[in-house]
Amino acid sequence: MAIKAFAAGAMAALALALASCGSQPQPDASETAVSEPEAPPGITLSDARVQLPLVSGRPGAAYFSVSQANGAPRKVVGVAVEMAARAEMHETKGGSMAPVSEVPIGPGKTVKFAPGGYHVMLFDLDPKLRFTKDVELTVTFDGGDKASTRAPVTTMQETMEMSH
Ligand SMILES: [Cu+2]
Repeated sequence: MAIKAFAAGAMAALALALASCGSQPQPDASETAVSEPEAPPGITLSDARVQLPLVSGRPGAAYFSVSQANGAPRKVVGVAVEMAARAEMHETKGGSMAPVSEVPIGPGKTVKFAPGGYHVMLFDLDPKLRFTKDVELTVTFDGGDKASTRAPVTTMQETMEMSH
């Protein structure tokens, strides 16, 4: 299905991005000058974070909020996270979860990917993720538009502290 094709495309793009990062020094690259890719008009990503699994080898998770200010209703059709080979959108419903291929948003709406609802499962994590401060999280919309943000990498323990 479309999701598979997207994932392959995203991985290829990620591989390219990593390759270019390693081979080309970027004079302007600094903590404050993170390149925020061309988000579609009116779309804002916020509160992104990646959660490491408690036990390594298990899937991780990614959470974020996406807001649409105006325009025709959009859909989130995919999420990719740097250092995760595969990311799936899931929805938790009645105690179990299932993959979803699209998540509708709309003008004036904010949709949260958070524990207990929509979330992103991350598979085949790069072991170095554990020692990484933040990674790029990229959201793909219907029509192919993408928006990216930095997602801090958190542990389960930090998450529990945050929820106080
Ligand atoms: Cu899940």
